[in-house]
Amino acid sequence: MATNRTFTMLKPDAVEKGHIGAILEKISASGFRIVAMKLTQMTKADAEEFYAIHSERPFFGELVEYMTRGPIVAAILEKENAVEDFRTLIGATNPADAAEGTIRKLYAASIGENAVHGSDSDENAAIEGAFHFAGRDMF
Ligand code: RTP
Ligand code: MG
Repeated sequence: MATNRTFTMLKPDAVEKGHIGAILEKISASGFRIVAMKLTQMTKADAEEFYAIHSERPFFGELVEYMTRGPIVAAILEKENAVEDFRTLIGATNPADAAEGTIRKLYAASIGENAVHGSDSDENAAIEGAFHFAGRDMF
């Protein structure tokens, strides 16, 4: 299986609750290598662009409000089968449906505030990583 990259954000709720260390420990223990990482805060324009695919959904306004209300940890991660394996590690969008032991089961409060993002394809991982990081900040 090829080594590839995914993009993640530890969302404002995870940062507010002090879960950065625990989540990064789980990511690291699951075999992901950190390629790039920073604490940052998205502007309204950033969040509207990042989640543009959801712009017609009824929750879009809440999503933008949530994702901009405080700092996030943005990171690019590398591993064999990174995109799919990271989606497995984070669990279902709704923590009520997430498998035991997944990051969302452990740390997410609701479908709207679900602690962590994971890219859904190799193509989107590359787009999302480049949205947050310049080439010189990837290692
Ligand atoms: P993400 O993109 O953040 O990794 O999450 P996902 O693929 O599991 O879910 P997606 O369908 O892409 O939704 C993006 C984010 O929008 C919020 N959401 N709220 N209130 C709702 O019904 C609802 N549905 C989705 C969540 O923060 C979700 O992660
Ligand atoms: Mg998604």
